[in-house]
Amino acid sequence: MRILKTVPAEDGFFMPAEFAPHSGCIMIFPHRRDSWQNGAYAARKAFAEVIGIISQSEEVTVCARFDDYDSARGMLPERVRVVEMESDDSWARDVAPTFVTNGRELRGIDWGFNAWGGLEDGLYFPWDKDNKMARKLCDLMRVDVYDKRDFVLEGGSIHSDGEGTILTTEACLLSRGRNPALTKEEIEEELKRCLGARKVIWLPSGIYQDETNEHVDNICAFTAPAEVVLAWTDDENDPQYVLSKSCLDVLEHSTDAAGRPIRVHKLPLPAPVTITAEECDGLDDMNGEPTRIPGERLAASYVNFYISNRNVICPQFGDPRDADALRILQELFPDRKVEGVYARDILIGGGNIHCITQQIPAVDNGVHI
Ligand code: KQY
Repeated sequence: MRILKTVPAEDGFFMPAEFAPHSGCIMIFPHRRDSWQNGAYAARKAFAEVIGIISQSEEVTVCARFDDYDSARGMLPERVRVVEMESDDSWARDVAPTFVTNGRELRGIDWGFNAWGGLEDGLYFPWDKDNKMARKLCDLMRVDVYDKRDFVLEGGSIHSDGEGTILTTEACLLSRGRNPALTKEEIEEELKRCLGARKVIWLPSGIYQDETNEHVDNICAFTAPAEVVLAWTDDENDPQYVLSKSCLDVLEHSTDAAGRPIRVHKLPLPAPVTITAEECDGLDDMNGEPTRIPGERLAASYVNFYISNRNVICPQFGDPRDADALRILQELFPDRKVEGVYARDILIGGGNIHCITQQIPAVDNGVHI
């Protein structure tokens, strides 16, 4: 594996859209007891359900710590590969490589990872095992890796349409815990150079209470070139309303890199999801402090879905709007079967189905992970 210091865009590489074909998907077996209640048992079952669906149409690789390898191997289908790899937590979207391609060759980008804000407002310390995963995964896959550890970024904070347009949020990428020495213009330039893009659409905000500083993948996602879903509420008294409305205003006045207006499909939000006292009791403290408090609102959103080769896997919350979300997505993805997975036990960790996955784009060089 070569560690590259060159610029992906100058090498002819770009980030494909998630709806383009995949050769595989990377995930991490959950283990962190202050993120996932009751020793992560319920989270493991929910992850396994997601893995079961994705692995029907993609090669899934699951990273498990030494102590968890046997549990992972025992819970997951034989067709899924389990590899031993240390991690601090289980958000493959944010710690696995972002993959770029020139159509024939795949390469990974190894961004700096600092647990969503480092010592400023990060969510745990240390994070060095997570920060090393992207490079290790590229080594495992025999793909060259771009060394971008000088630039802090998580995969959940970007979406690509594969045709030159990137979606991101100001709340996250301009947060003080990531790249405080860079201006917005410099960050935008870095995104274009690394992801082979020509245009960055900056949404102001994400989902209320999203502890990643409001990753884009919880509020807005491409469903096709120039088409997005946006997490939406009509309740003007909900603090989410102004956040979603600010994004809608930007999207309605934006064109993509090809000059097309963006078509926005509103995806309703579930009623506010709050964590119970019993769930909090099942979480370990972090440095003597609870990581969640009973009644705390969690950043629930149906937009946090994963697009696999044959399915769209969408979080479900036991809310009457669950079925509406599935119906809307099915209309937008007529060539895939939309599947719901009850995801409250993933959400308790702070993210959802998109956050626990990282797709590997297909390239036609015959190399598989
Ligand atoms: O949403 C994500 N991409 C990650 C969430 C991390 C939460 C850590 N408690």
